[in-house]
Amino acid sequence: MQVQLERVLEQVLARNPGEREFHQAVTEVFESLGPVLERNPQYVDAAVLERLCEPERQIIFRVPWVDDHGQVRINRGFRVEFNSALGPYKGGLRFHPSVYLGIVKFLGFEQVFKNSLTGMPIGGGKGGSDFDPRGRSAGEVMRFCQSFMTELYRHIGEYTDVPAGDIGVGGREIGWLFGQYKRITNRYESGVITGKGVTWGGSLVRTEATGYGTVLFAERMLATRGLSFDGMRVAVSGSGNVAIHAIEKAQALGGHVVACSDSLGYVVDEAGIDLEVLRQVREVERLPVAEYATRRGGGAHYVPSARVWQVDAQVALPCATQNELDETDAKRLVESGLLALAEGANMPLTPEAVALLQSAGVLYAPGKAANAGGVATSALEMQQNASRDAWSFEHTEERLAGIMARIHDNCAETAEEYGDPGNYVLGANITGFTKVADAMLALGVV
Ligand code: NDP
Ligand code: 2IT
Repeated sequence: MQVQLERVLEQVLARNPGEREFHQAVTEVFESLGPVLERNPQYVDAAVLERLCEPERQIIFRVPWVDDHGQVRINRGFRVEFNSALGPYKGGLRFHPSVYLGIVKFLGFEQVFKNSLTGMPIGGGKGGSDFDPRGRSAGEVMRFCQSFMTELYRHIGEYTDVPAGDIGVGGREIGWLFGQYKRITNRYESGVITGKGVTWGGSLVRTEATGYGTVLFAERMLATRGLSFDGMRVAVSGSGNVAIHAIEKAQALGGHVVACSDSLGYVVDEAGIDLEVLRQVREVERLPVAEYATRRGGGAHYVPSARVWQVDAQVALPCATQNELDETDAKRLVESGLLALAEGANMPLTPEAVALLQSAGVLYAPGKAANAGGVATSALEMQQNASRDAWSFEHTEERLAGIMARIHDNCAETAEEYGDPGNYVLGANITGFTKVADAMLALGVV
């Protein structure tokens, strides 16, 4: 079976040259699948692996817009509709200058397994643009969103493909994207996009869901060793949507969060991160995280051009971007007493860093399991839109907590069933894969 996997992997790498992150994501999943194929030769006969790695549809388009000085600008837009065996394509949009097809495909591929793990009826997709929102006025970002949707609108729909946010796309951008969709189509189709404002079709808890869910997953994982967040020293990377809500939930559970970061550097605050100040700086004023240290005065300090993993921590929550924690960082964290790491971001660890944590016996939760609370709550938003209902915060958070607990337990049980207890990578990949593969078999060669 190993030979089969290697043959398909070789094909995938050759057919998608230069897409480094996509190669990384596929390789990581394939490394878990040997024993599943042994038990289920029907997957091999039906070429499930080959089909899974070939997106159902890939859309690349020009996004022209005019900046505040009247200059015409051109960006590239993407939507990769990866797999719809379990439901409409579902996944976020990322606006960041590093975005190219390989990033969108890695994210779309991960999304297929993540969405399967949620237990909700959603397929996988991802999109975005190499547009850089940094330093752009609100007017420029709005015109960009409108131009982006002017092409994207013809590809999406409640039953077809349902985008949401990701890096660089938050509630503000979802509003402008949905506004343009509504204007072009003349339809108030709430279910076409998620992450909407709560007064116009959004769901309570969606904003918080990814960060909260990551911490809830970590909490359950810690509990398998009789541990909890209470009194734990926590380091978080990033200071965007996922990071801020991970900090909030970790603190609510008694964790002592001492550090967070952005792409320019990190801040350490031994008294514990003051969320009110962090939110004011990052969400309201949209300033770099360095400003947090300035406002906190003597208590906090800022370290420019360095990774937050220099800070000692018992629990690490990477919530920024892919490959932001490498083998050297992992080694240092283990030496500093790391007990657990849960990925709020997508693929934030290099493969070498993952291997190091696993061999050191650190509890490790891969993003496709740990950060699935965001997209799961998007599916709850779709449910509310379909029934023209709006649930309370408490009810929705309870649903999220139930989903995270189930994902954790399913991954843990599968890992045990396959003879490697505590290996959440194996558990997540096999559980996510099996459900999609079975649906693909049932739907025939399509
Ligand atoms: P935001 O745009 O809100 O925040 C991103 C944060 O990460 C910022 O602090 C940003 O710093 C930092 N960052 C971005 N790119 C880099 C980089 N190349 N190097 C270092 N730091 C970087 O995004 P989200 O919080 O929504 O997303 C964070 C991660 O979580 C991503 O991996 C995303 O795919 C993942 N995720 C998001 C979900 C969601 O619901 N939003 C759901 C599941 C996963 P700066 O401002 O300086 O760029
Ligand atoms: O990576 C992710 O799961 C997201 N950015 C959220 C996707 C969604 O559709 O809510």
